[in-house]
This record gives sequence, structure tokens and C-alpha cells, in this order.
Amino acid sequence: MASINPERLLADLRRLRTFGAQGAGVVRLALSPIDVESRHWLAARMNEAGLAAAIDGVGTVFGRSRSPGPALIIGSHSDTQPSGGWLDGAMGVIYGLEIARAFAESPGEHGLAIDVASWMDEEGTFSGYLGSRAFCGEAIEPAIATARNRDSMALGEALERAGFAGRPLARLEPGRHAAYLESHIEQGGRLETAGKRIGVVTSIVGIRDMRLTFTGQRNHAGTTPMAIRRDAGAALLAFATRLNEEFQALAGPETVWTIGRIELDPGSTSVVPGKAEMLLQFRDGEAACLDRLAERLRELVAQTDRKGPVRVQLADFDAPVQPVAMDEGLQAQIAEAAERHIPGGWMPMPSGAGHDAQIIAPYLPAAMLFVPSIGGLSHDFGEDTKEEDIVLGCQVAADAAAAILRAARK
Ligand code: HGY
Ligand code: MN
Ligand code: MN
Repeated sequence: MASINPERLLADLRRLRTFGAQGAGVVRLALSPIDVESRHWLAARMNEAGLAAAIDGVGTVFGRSRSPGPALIIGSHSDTQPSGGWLDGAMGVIYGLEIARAFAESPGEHGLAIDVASWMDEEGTFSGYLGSRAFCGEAIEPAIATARNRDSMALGEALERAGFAGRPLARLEPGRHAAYLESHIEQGGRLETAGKRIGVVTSIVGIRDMRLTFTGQRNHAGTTPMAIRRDAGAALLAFATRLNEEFQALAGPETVWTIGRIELDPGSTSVVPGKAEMLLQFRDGEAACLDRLAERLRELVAQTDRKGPVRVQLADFDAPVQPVAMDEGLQAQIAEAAERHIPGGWMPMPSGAGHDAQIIAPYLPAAMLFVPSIGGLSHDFGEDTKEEDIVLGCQVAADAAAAILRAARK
């Protein structure tokens, strides 16, 4: 079996961390200058590893093995949240690079084709899973035409500025690509609580991202009597309270929902807010549960809008992401590899985080491997994983990758 090089793996992870480092965390938003710089570095490292690397028309970095197929794609994302950790996504990308190098150096695995990917904008700075959607041939033209980041920069402009616009897109090659393997930090506390070091992902949660806009009337905060106000901020807060009660009644055991952003216009203490916006996200492993919550939300919005005195509108904030199951055969190969390294030290588990693997799964057998997150913390600068778990995860992924490709050759 090929042995990964722990020092080289950790050195590349630490180097990638420097692109956008903020204290222990990383801010490397999709298509920001530092993200673009990191992608050129990544492409160079992939070329040094003997891959044919290119950055495609949406900024995905794709390193294609020079070995003939069948090929296993190993990847994740290297863009981050605004409060990003150093491992979210980045770890899975560098695993791919390290496994490609280890196979090239190993007599037994030399010639097994590993393609490596860093998908653009998994985190939805412009449009979630942009890179993996483009790779699978999904329509991204609407996103390119309309998506904007928080600074209102249009995706099309960001791609122009990055120098990626107009380039060809990395595309799934059904005759070549046998499967997709994504390794990732768990971003929760289940492995740590269970005392396990490897998670074999069984399924990935579905996600709905909605924008609610409340429109009232700006007015003087001192001279406008409470009875006649059309206070968009007060309406939003009342709606949020009612929503929590309603969702609690409809939620399943794994359902989560988050109001991640609230904006009041004009945001002055002496002005009754004329406009208010709320970003609401909800997730569950069952599509039927997500549909139930979405239906209740629509009813609540319609009721509130009819009742007044503030108008309410509901819209998708990002494209809905469906829950998916991971390929059973691939899961078994990850489990076998984990059992060899840490007998009994692994467990099957669902993913409460979204991943590019769920975009790819309908087009290609896909699987994921998790390593523990310390304290279950993620999407925060304090996100971390023990080095020995990072190294173990990469070796288990390498062994699973070899087994997957040998099986694909039969
Ligand atoms: O939010 C998620 O689950 C992923 O990190 N984008
Ligand atoms: Mn993330
Ligand atoms: Mn991630």
C-alpha cells in the first residue's frame, strides 16, 4: 500500500492556511484576490506532483492525472466562510494532492489515476457549490448572470477580475471517472463524543436558503405613535418568534434552522425601520421534512403579508440542495481501510454539513470520510483537528482510494 508523507501533507496544509490567515482562522472568500492567489499556488503544486493542472472558467482548480483511467476524483473546496477555519474544505483538497503524490511514488499504486479538485465557491459567497455544479454540467448561467457577493460584486465581474472568465470548464468524464471521494473535517462533535477517529459518511443533509424582506414605512422614532407605525424591524422580530414556534412543531429529530443575517434599513436609532431583511436557512436529511417546513413558511409569509401593516416577501437566497445517500460500495471500502488502521475506531454517520459530494453523487458514485473536529467547532477561526487525526485520515483515504480504483479496473 502507498504511504502518504505526513510532513509533506501538513506542510502544504500549513502553506494553504497562510492565504488569508487571520489569527488561527482563515478568510479566503471565493474569488477574492487571496483566493485567486491560493488557486494559482494550488495549480502549481498539482503540476509539481505530475498532474496536468488548470484553473477553469469558474475558478475550480482541477489537476488531471496523466495516467489513463479509470480515475478517482479526490477533492473538496478551498474557499472559506467569512469566519473560516483552516481545514474546512482545504484538508480534502490537500489530501487529494498528497495521495496523488504518494501513488506516483509507490510501485504498487503507480499508474492508478487520481484527479484532484478544488471546487469553486462551495461556501456560497456568490452561489453555493458553483464549481461542482459546473463540473456536473448543471446550468450555472443564471448564477453568473445574477449572483452577487455581500459587497454586491457580480459573479461575472469577479470572474473577469480573476482572469478566469471565458476559460473552458472542468467537466465530468463518464468514460474516465469511476468515483468521487471527499475527505472533510466533521464540523460537529459526534466522533469526538463517541471516541472515534474516522467517520464513514452515510448521507448528506439537504439545505434550503431563503431571503425574507419586510417593507414598512420609515418614520421619525420620536414623533410616530406606536399605534400607527409600519415598523419593518418589529415585524421581522415578531415573525422570527412565530417561525421558531411553528418550526419546532414540524421539525424532525435532526432538523436545524438558522437566522444567519438580519439587516434593518436605514439602521439608525432615530428612524423607524422602513425595510428589514432576514436570511433563513433550514436543513434536514429528509426532503419531505424540508418540503413541510417550506410549505409552512410560505403560509406564514402569506398570512403576515395579508394581515399587514408591513408587507412580507419570500424568495430563494440560494439554490436548494437535496439530501443524498453516499454510495454503499464506496462506504464499505472506506470502512475496510479504517478498520485496518484503527480496528473499531471508526463509525458510520450522517453529515449535517453540506458538501460538494452531494452535488456530484447523482452523477458519479460518491463517498466521504470524516476526521474529528476538536470541540465540534467549525465555521469559526478556532476550528481545529489533531495532527495525528489529519494524518490518519489521509492514509485511510489513500488505502480506500487504491481499493476503489482496483475494483474499478476489474
Ligand atoms: O454550510 C455548510 O454546510 C457547508 O460548509 N457549506
Ligand atoms: Mn464550510
Ligand atoms: Mn466544507
